[in-house]
Amino acid sequence: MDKNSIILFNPMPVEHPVAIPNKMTTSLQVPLVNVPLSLLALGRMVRDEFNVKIVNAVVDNDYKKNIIHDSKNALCLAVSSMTCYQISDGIDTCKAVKELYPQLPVIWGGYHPSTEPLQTLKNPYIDIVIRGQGEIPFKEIVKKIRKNESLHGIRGVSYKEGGKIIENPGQKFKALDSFPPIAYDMIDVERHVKGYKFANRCIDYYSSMGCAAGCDFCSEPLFCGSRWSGLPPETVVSELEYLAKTYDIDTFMIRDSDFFINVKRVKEICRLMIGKNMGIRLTSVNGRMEQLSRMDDEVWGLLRKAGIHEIFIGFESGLQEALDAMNKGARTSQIKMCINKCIEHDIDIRGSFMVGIPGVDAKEEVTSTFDEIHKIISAYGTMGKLKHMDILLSFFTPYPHTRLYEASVKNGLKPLNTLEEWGDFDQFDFKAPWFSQVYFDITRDFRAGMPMNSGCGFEEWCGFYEGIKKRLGRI
Ligand code: B12
Ligand code: SF4
Repeated sequence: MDKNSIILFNPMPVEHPVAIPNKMTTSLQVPLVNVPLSLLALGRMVRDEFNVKIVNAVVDNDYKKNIIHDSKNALCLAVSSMTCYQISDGIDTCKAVKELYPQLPVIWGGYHPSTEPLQTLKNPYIDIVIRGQGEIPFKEIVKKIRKNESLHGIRGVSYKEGGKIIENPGQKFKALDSFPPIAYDMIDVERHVKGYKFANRCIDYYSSMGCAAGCDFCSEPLFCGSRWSGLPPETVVSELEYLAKTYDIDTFMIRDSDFFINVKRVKEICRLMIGKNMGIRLTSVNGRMEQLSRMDDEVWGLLRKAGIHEIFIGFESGLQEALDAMNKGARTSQIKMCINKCIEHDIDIRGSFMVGIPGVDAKEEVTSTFDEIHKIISAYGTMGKLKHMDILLSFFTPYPHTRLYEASVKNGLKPLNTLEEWGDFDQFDFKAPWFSQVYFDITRDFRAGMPMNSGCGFEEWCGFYEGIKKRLGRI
């Protein structure tokens, strides 16, 4: 390491003890090993001029020791963080580094610092925060640091100077194709290759950034201002082709927030993939149910042919009132429409639901959501195709400055006033003060009993669900 070296760090997303040995997170279905796309997105901007070292806690043993060692002569340490345990792990690491090298500039970016920049900067081990897309501001910052110049005027940047916190104006959302391509050769790809359902060799990829919707529980609208930008179809397909050949990849886990927003683009990507007969699969491809339920059969027909084998939809709730309370802009009837389309076109479904929305009647919410999930399990179960569906069921979790965070505080959530408090906040199974223990417990039991978590067959599931319904009736 030398003064031209930049350390980019992705801390551990979970502390949960089961998650680590299983290499799974959240519902225990979601792989924890992921390509650190955020860091690759930054690294591509500076790799020509700087020596970039990427550290991903999930795959790098001794990551803390190595970061401390490499910090000795580095130009800066840059940390990416969502609102989760990454904050705590990030703080611990930065503290250890700053105790030895107090002059080393520490930069934070990602969803949490972007939505809570001031609280983040109040932490004594963090000097600079980038709000929103990192590419351009990060490049400008490291050049300024190298020349020992002020960060004054760099858009999207908040920083400490002379004992004060300074917030520069925000930046505009930039088109994704204005940046150089993501360079996977900055990491040891082999250590990020995972198995997933039908995949033997799967890695992560993203073709777009942002989301045009405005769900009130989600950080995305705050982060990207409801803007969206996608790479041109030719670029997407040629990048996938290159990665598949170079790293012998059979499946890509697509990390877009809203892949299907531009149907013309989706069609073109599919046509190009079909034309090239690439033999690769795309999984976990994220779409909004209101869009997918309206998408015509011509497009649905292309998806599977092109290799889209699994679609990921945030259904969120079986109760219309809950969907409205979260400003989802969707109808519960669209859940069935999407499921039918997926079944018809032989595309696996991964759907996520949550309960515990503030201001919504818990009994109605839980009952309707369980019913909706049961309908999905039944649709697949009666065909003997349970392996083609996956349901993630979680508890509503408040994120900084979202409308539902404010509603949560009104409903009894103790406000989170520091970065440390956000780091300690349980993202795994958040027990909201307004969501009573009986509904919390029954939701956990229901989730554990779902076929994808318990391994049970359809008939056994139906018996189990009858029991859950009786129990719900008694509450
Ligand atoms: C992959 C992913 C994961 C992976 C891990 C990713 C990782 N970093 O290790 C896994 C599956 C583990 C994961 C977990 C969770 N995730 Co997640 N995840 C994503 C996803 C789909 C893609 C992230 C990505 O790589 N994007 C591509 C890169 C290029 O974009 P980016 O990360 O935004 O990076 C850009 C900027 O943010 C910025 N930037 C990022 N880091 C840094 C660092 C520095 C120093 C700088 C300067 C800039 C910078 O610059 C980058 C380039 O512009 C996003 C949604 C999305 N489409 O982004 C959700 C998302 C980030 N996840 C989210 C959430 C909520 C979670 C969970 C907390 C959910 C939960 N309760 O279980 C969990 C974490 C804890 C747990 N229980 O597992 C939210 C974040 C909300 C928030 N306030 O933090 C998102 C936005 C989804 C959503 N819409 O709600 N996630
Ligand atoms: S559609 Fe998904 S990514 Fe977009 S705002 Fe809603 S929850 Fe967030």
